[in-house]
Amino acid sequence: MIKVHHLNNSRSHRVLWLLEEIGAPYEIVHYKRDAVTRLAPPELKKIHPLGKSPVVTDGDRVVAESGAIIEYLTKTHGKKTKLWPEDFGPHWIAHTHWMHFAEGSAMLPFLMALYASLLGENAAPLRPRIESEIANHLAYMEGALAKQDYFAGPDFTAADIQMSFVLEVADNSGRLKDLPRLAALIKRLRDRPAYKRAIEKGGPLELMRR
Ligand SMILES: N[C@@H](CCC(=O)N[C@@H](CS)C(=O)NCC(=O)O)C(=O)O
Repeated sequence: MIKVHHLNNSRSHRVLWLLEEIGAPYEIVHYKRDAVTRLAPPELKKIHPLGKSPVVTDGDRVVAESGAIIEYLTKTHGKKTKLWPEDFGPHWIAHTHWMHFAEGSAMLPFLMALYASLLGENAAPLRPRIESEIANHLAYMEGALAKQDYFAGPDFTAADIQMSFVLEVADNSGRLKDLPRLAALIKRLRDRPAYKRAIEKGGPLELMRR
């Protein structure tokens, strides 16, 4: 049985959503962030040494890191879906790119913005660079949707699920106001029944402003 080690208000929502899209049976093990530090509880380290969420266990297998989890689950339990474009097919490279771009590039300046906000005025010299990096990434993402409805092409894929957390964080900080294609995409994604079921089961996605 697939077990999703789910931290409230976190990237783990993507994994619940993916499993709802696939229709695979799974169990949720809930973990709650510390009210002050917002860190995960120490019990998560018993599942994976990083102590972060999402983590998925499937029998003896332990899979950490959202992109790896999404690839693992789609390839093992979601073969009947069209969520993963075929290797070497027309949407393969774009799909691979966005699967990696989400955590490898797009989230970095958002994390820096979060840490800068904790530092207050001491982080003032860093802010212009952080904001220009966020704007650069978001403009690139907006441009990618000029001729297609989804990141990897005309169809909804696992890359949209992986990229959704970037959109959630950007929207939560009011940064999608002048980016109509990204704003329309996050609305379409949130309207998907599987997205809504993941929220019902995992709880609302209430993120920190950054
Ligand atoms: N790049 C990792 C990031 C994992 C991560 O940082 N998860 C956050 C939740 S969104 C977490 O567990 N934070 C709690 C903590 O660091 O203690 C992934 O995509 O899985």
